[in-house]
Amino acid sequence: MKKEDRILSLFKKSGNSFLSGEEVSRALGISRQALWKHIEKLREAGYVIEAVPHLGYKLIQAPDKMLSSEVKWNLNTEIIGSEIHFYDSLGSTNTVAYELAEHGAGEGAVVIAEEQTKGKGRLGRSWISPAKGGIYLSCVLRPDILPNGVSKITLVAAVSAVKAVRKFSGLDALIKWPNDILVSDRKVAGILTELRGESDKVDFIILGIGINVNTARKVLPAGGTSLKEESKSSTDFSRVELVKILLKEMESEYVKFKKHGFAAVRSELKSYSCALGRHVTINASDGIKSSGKAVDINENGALVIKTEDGLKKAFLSGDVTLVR
Ligand code: BT5
Repeated sequence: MKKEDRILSLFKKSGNSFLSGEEVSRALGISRQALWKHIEKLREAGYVIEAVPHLGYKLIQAPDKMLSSEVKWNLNTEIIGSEIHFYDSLGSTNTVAYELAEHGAGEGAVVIAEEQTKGKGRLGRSWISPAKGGIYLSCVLRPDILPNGVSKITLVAAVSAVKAVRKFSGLDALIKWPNDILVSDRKVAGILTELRGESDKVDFIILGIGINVNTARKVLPAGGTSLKEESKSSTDFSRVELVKILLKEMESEYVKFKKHGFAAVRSELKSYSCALGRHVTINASDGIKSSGKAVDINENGALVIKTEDGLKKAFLSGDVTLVR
């Protein structure tokens, strides 16, 4: 562990009370002067640290930056976040996670960026990812499933994301099948799953999640919103705190899925769906549109609609528009 991380860990253990310089230098096996240099480094990284003669140092505020020490602190997950790679700016976290996976990154490896310059949506669309506005992360998964089961991973991730957003913000977030998280029918988060595999085997899946946390609505496309906008908060939310909740939720839903299959996640998924019971139009990947009432998300993760002539149709992928 880096010296700065060890100092932060001591601060956190102390319940944010004063730590004497002597105590910390002894614990780290360094001189008081060397300690001062590390404290300065932390300040440069955005930590506000008070120094009072005879009392020592006190951590006043941590920056809302995706620093490894902040995200890893008390994370306690076993799979998700097994390794975490942080970047200030990236094209797309999915692209970097894909490259890491190609070079053997293990299950649960996560890539997080402060901003993305080429954030990806599905089908070549883009994801607006301004600096400090949101969470942009991708995770390497290596589940033992067939390639046609990958859409279930998107749904498992949607359940994790909706639960994390609810827990963190208290907002009534819902899932718009298959990959959108909405608050008051506006999109706060999206999921993009990419896959490398052969017809009968998945090598790895890259699960990308983007959440608009503090982003102003005016920089988002029509229909987009953020947690800050929806909660009418005047202060920014801590993205570090949300990312930790998200990683923990991802872990618990993914473990459930691996142990007990999709059935274990399906009823929760349905309970958070904003499409079920509503009239929807679905634009399937072949470009054909169908309309009807959304009546189920079946055991394969497909959205089932009942058309006006009473026919039931199941879709494994597509874009849904809520009509009424
Ligand atoms: C998605 O695609 O919703 C998937 C978004 C996944 C983003 C994450 S961020 C981390 C990881 N790395 C990446 O490069 N991507 C993933 P889709 O359902 O196709 O929605 C894309 C559409 O949503 C766009 O065409 C816009 O209309 C809209 N959109 C773009 N940016 C948005 C944003 N920040 N908030 C809300 N809507 C947005």
